[in-house]
Formats: sequence, C-alpha cells, structure tokens
Amino acid sequence: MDPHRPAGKDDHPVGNDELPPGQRKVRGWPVSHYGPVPRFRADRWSLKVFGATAAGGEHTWTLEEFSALPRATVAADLHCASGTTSTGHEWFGVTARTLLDLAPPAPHATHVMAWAEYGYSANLRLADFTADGTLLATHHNGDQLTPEHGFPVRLVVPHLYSWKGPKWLRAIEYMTTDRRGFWEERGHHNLADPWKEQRYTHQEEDGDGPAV
Ligand SMILES: Nc1nc2c(c(=O)[nH]1)N[C@H]1C(S)=C(S)[C@@H](COP(=O)(O)O)O[C@H]1N2
Ligand SMILES: [Mo]
Repeated sequence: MDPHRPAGKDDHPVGNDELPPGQRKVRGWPVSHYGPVPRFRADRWSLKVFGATAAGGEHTWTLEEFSALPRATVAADLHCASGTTSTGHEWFGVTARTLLDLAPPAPHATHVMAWAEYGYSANLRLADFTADGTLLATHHNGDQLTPEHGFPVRLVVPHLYSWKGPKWLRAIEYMTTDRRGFWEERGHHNLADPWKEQRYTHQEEDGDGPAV
C-alpha cells in the first residue's frame, strides 16, 4: 500500500497477505450465516459468562456496561471454510483476555462454548479463547458492526476458520470437557485451523475432538 495515501475501501491496510491453503481471496465483505439476522432489543440483551467459572456463578453485562470495558484493535482476515477469505478487516472490541480477567474460569475448565442468538454455537479450546488475537468485537474499520455482520458483538478468532466466531454473540460457557458446537456437529472439524486445512470431521485425528 502507498503510505502517502489514506486507506480507502479497496485497500487492504490490515490483515495477513498470505492466504491459508485452499483459500481464495474475495472482494469486499460477503455476508454469510445460517438462519435469519436477529433483531436487537437493548432491554433483552446481555452478554453472559457462565458454566465452570472460578466464582461458581454467572457474570452478565448489559450492552452499556460491556461498551464501557477497555477495548483494543485486532487486524484479522475471515477465512470461511467454503474456501473464501475476505481481507481488510480491523476489529475493535473487548479482548477475550479482558473478559477472562473479569470473569475467570475455574482451574479445571478446558474449553469454551461461544453461544449466539438462536442457539448457534462454536466450541473452542480454552487456549484458542485466551490466544492473543481473540476479540469480542463491537466495531469494524471504525464503524459499529452492522446487523448482518453481528451487531452488537461478534467473536473474532483470527487463527481459526470464521465459523468459530459467532456473530450476535450472547454468552461464553466455560466447560470442563469438550462438546461440539453447531457446525462441529454437522460435519466440520472440531479444531478448525485453516493453516492445517482442518475443514471437515473426517479429517480429524484421535484426540482432536469428542465423538460426533
Ligand atoms: N451466529 C452466527 N455466527 C456465524 C455464522 C452463523 O451462521 N451464525 N456463520 C459463521 C460463518 S460460517 C462465517 S464464514 C462467518 C461469516 O461472517 P460475515 O458474514 O461477517 O462475513 O460468520 C460466522 N459466524
Ligand atoms: Mo463460513
């Protein structure tokens, strides 16, 4: 990119130039998800951390409370397991690390389930959730997320295929054993590392995930 020119819509000032194997770059930012776009209702919305928490109970935030937490910026491409990667995404939000500090897991927690509206879910190893880039994003390239891209909060896990990042995130459940999420129960790989092309369940090796 020309450093003397401000970044425009078609520049890709952020993200990784290298694509994972078997991925092709798409222009722009396609919308892709299962089911309808949920309608946001502030009075009914909360973000919850539950399950195997250190304190034993639940932690909840209203959107106002959540938006007051310290926030950070992360650049990350979206790698859809169908083979397309969209680039040029700069995310702004609350790091998973911040959430973990505020609502720590019990020592024996090993995995998390990220829950979205309508019961969409994605399971992650705790190590994937605590990884540096993992972010509960509220903004994208300087603007609030749009409804179709996950407003008010979506999870971004830069080092995994993007199905591991629920849009319309509502809860994080700390788990003491692994359980499969929505796509992980429907033919997709439990671990989802795009650099290893972990797309499908049939590619799993012993120990990669619980029985389907
Ligand atoms: N709640 C929810 N989140 C979701 C999905 C979904 O179906 N429901 N699809 C995932 C998949 S497969 C992809 S590729 C990305 C697409 O994100 P985008 O629409 O912002 O490009 O969202 C992910 N997050
Ligand atoms: Mo996807």
